[in-house]
Formats: sequence, structure tokens, C-alpha cells
Amino acid sequence: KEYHVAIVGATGAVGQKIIHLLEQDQELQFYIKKITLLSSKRSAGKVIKFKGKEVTIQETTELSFEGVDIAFFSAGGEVSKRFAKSAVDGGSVVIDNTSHFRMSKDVPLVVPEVNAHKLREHSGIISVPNCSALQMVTALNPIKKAFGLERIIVSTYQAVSGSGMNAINELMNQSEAMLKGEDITAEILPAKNDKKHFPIAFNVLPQVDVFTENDYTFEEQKMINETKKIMGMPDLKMSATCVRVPVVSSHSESVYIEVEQDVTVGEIKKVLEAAPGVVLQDNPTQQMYPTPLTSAGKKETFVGRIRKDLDLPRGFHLWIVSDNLLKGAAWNSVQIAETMIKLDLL
Ligand code: A2P
Ligand code: 11C
Repeated sequence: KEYHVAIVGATGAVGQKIIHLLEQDQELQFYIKKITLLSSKRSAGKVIKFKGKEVTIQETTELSFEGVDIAFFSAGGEVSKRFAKSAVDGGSVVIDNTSHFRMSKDVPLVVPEVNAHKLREHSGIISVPNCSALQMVTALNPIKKAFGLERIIVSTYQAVSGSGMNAINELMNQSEAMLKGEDITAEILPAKNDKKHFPIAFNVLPQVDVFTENDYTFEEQKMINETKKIMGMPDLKMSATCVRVPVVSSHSESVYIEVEQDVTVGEIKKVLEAAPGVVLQDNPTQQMYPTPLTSAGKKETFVGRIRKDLDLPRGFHLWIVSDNLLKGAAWNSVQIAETMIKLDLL
């Protein structure tokens, strides 16, 4: 079968990666007969080449989804709120990268390596988790399955691309201005919708997204809620601190876990070596560990620096890095589409 695919947010940081994956990936498991590229009014009329053919970007409306089999949404929660239902009513399956539907009971929140079976319960919309939660559960779920998991404490080092194209430009422009000794302006980070903005160039900001009532940020709260939902562990003990760093691509995470069984670092490494979508890069004698630069552009989740806690016998520390726009968004979305086609769920 051949599929008509639509991308809402085709000009955005994630949309561009989805287009690239659909166009370039030699291993893509399905054939695209038509692609519809959607944006806001601002970019409508622009032309993008897809597989050698020119495709004109159109403004997203309720009528954009006629005949569309798969609609990828990455244009922010408000846009998903406004148009996802029209897409589903028109017969599309929506794969949504925003946080809008993630915690709804009837919406599967899926990382194919972890809970592909949840796709069978879909009623038109499937949510892609927040990138920070996504890469973490990809690495931790195999450990949970093998040894049980009691607690997670995570600190993130998040790339600016998580905040979109404008944030990438902000980091670039501020860096250039700093090096030239010019004044710098901050308009986007740490959070577009917040009152104040601070420079990200040569800086680190302990705020990703806006604050919630309990003084955790939305990003932290999303990581916690989504991790529990994906792993099916409502009682998991978990806390998070999310931090923005001046990196363009790939989120890094320092993760502390407590497992249920007595286990060695070697046993954890063995499990990760065999885990789908995970690459172990852990050899201190060779200074081998994942970094954002070495992980950017790759689809896997990389894990290194695995150590036993010095005090707690079932405590371990890990360093987890993955490209936030690929596994964290675009690649996980395309994987969901492939899995649904394989399971005959479209
Ligand atoms: P546009 O190019 O027209 O602004 P990013 O995450 O990199 O900031 O990108 C956001 C994406 O969402 C862009 O493709 C942007 O299109 C799209 N977008 C923003 N607002 C809307 C809207 N109201 N309707 C449809 N797409 C939107
Ligand atoms: C960031 N993780 O790095 C965010 C971006 O819930 O989909 C993704 C926000 C989300 O800013």
C-alpha cells in the first residue's frame, strides 16, 4: 500500500527532520504516494523539494487533511488542539509531537522499543513523548525489565533546538555578538511565554518551559508524568531538574537510579548492549562516553559513565545522550508510523 502523509509544522525544527527522514532514509518501511506540507500563513507559498519534486507549503486549515493517511503534528500544542480532531475526523491517524494529548487516557504515549503494544488501543491520535523523557525511558526500560526500578533522579542538559528554530538562531546570534564584544539580546529562552528572557550563549539556564505551582517547571513535571505513563509505573519515585545548555542538538542527562535487585555494573551493561535502540559507549580507560556532538544526527540513544553509587547498594549513575530532534521527536514519530503499518493499525 502507498500512503498520503501530511506534516503540520513542516518548516519547523522537528518538521524539517521528519521530511529529511521520509526523503533520505533508505530503510523506510513504507511508500509515500503524496506528501502535504503544512505551516502557518507565514510560510504558506514557500516551495520545498521532496524526492526531486517541488511541493508548495500550505496554510493549515480544517480542510487540509482530506485523503491523508498519516498526519505528523509538530507545530505546538495550540495547533494540535485546533486541528488534530479535524484530521482524525477526516480519516487520518495523527502522530502528535506536542504535549497537548499526552496525558489523555485514550491516547497512547509511545516509544516503540518500550510500549509498541499500546498502539493497538489508539483512537486516532498517538502522542510522542517529550524528548527528555523519551530518551531516558529508551535506556531505562530494559534495566527495569531485567532488575526492577524503584527510583529515578535526573538532571538534564538540554539543547536549544528543543525550543525550536528561533532558539537555535538565538544561540547563534548571541554567541557571535558575545565574541565580537557587542551587546546581546534575549527574546526566547528560557521560555517563549515567560516574562523574562536570559542569554543562553556562554551560559546555563536552570529553567526549561514555565514554572508550575510546585516550583517544578512544566518540562520537569512532563518528564515525571510521562515517564510513569510510558513505563506503566504510577508509583515510581521520580524527580527531575531540567537545564538548558548552549548546545544545538542532543539532550544529555545525568541519571541516578535505584533498582530492585542486587546487580553489578557489568550486568547492567550487558542488558544495555542487547537493548533495541540503545548503544553502550562506556569505557573510562579509553575516555569513551557519549556527548551531544557525537550523538547528533544519529537515531540511537547512547549510554555511558555507568557507575555504582558509593553508598547505596542498589543505586547506579548513568549518562544518557540522544539527538532530541531525531529519537526525541522526528525519528520516534516515523518509527510509530512504521510500527502501525507493520501491525496493520492504519
Ligand atoms: P511557520 O513557518 O509558518 O511559522 P519551531 O518548532 O521550529 O518553532 O517550528 C514551529 C512550526 O510550527 C513551524 O513550521 C511553524 O510554521 C508552525 N506553526 C506555527 N504556528 C502555526 C499555526 N498557527 N498553524 C500551523 N502551523 C504553525
Ligand atoms: C525542550 N523538551 O527541550 C523540550 C521540547 O513537550 O514536546 C519539547 C516540548 C514537548 O525545550
